Amino acid sequence: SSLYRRLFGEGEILVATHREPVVWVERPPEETRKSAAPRLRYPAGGVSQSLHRLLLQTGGDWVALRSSPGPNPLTVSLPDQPASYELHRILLSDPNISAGYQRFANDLLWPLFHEEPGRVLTHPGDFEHYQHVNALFADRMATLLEKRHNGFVFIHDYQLALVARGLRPRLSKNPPPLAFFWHIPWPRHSFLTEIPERADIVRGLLEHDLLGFQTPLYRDRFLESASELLGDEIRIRRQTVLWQGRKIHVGDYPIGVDPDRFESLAQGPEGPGLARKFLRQVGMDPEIPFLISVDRMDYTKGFLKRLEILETLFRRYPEHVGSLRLLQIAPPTRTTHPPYQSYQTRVRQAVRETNARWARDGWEPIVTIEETVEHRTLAPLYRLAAGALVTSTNDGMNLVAKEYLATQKDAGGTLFLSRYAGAAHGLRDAVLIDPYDPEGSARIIHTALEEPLAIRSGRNRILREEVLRHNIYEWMESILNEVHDLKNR
Ligand code: ADQ
Repeated sequence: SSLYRRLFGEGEILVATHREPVVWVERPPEETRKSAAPRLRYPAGGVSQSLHRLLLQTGGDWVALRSSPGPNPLTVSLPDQPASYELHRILLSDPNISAGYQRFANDLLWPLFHEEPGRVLTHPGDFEHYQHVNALFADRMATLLEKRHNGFVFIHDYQLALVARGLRPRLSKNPPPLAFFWHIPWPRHSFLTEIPERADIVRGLLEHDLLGFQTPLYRDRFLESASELLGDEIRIRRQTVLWQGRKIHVGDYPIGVDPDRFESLAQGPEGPGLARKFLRQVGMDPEIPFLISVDRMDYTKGFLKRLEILETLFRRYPEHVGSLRLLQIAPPTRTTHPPYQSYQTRVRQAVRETNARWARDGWEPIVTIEETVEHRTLAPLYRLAAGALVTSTNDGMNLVAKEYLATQKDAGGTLFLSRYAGAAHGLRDAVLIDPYDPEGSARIIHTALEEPLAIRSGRNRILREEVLRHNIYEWMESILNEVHDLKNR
């Protein structure tokens, strides 16, 4: 926050995300009088937690879709924090608009940007609803910007790609810089041909002053798409796009985690006890080695590939049968979308089959917990695990990989990281697996599990340097610095 103040003076931050950073918990009045428990809950999720903490230092405004009851705007403050911010909540009262917007984002953009055209579902009129919701964000933000001087506007992700298009024409003469971060991959250009509105999306993104991607690969693919789609409309000079008399900086900013927090949760006085208690509650013996996977039950996370790898491991290296288990912490996600419903049903079925095939004397290879688990329990679980298995078939970054490494100080747990996760770009020394190659992946996992502790912990020392360096604060700082430089160029 001191960096922010130095760069932007008194101007406050205006953030826009699809999801609210906090959830309001409704309680009956008699209970409210008796209980001092906080009314705000914080959903798990690294990035919005970090922005939330920044705004509690600097103050500011946040616009998001309303998903829980409570006041609007909602003042978000914590007793030990210097500032508070206002959460402005957009209510979508028309269920058709809401459904169309969600479908365009999650049944069209999400699968195509993850190069999964087979999962696409389209529906006439969805794009109009998507535009409409983005315009509602723009209206609310334009009104806020008229009232106060915001120093910096920061919009997030594929659900809000067109907000700046509505916002730009309504900005004052000396507007605050508009920054945007694209959290998911930018695919090979050919996948965009399935989106009729692809040029609108690219133009919408070029309404910002800074556009951030997770890796140089996604950044370069974006520039290629822009050049393919907009042709003579734009000029590209290295990382700068010239369009309509403006310069847009297009950069890569690998997102990170708060490693100190994960490390201290993993090793703090409460941590190990919480993890052991959790394991016993789910019927696992804390002394028996296990691998851990933590992700929303989304097809891009490669659940079925993961099961194939595990089956291959048991077949090729039977010494793991009866000893090594997989703990999957996998809360269902987007459960009203048909592609997710059928995928989640298939995953549950496949887990049942694998368990039935390999079960021995009360031992089953896979334990699935379909819930979110608080970080204070999750961090020590990571530390206790013999390895973390990340099998994404495509993933913007994958924060779980970095969270896992953050907990492995002087420890020898192995990160098995899909080469298709953005995280593999920075974590070059990780044990990389290819989820499309179960044989190769099983061999790599078996070999790494057998390695001496000195090798495993030596590797973790190197990997942790990257996680510590490119942490969430450094991510925020490099974006703030870049925006500040742009303003003063
Ligand atoms: P996600 O697809 O949600 O994020 P990821 O980066 O792994 O994926 O982040 C998930 C976050 O949720 C982590 O902080 C994790 O701890 C938490 N989480 C997941 N399951 C949980 C559970 N069961 N209990 C508790 N916490 C859980 C999108 C992109 C990613 C990109 C991020 C950030 O798809 O590629 O890394 O945004 O930019």
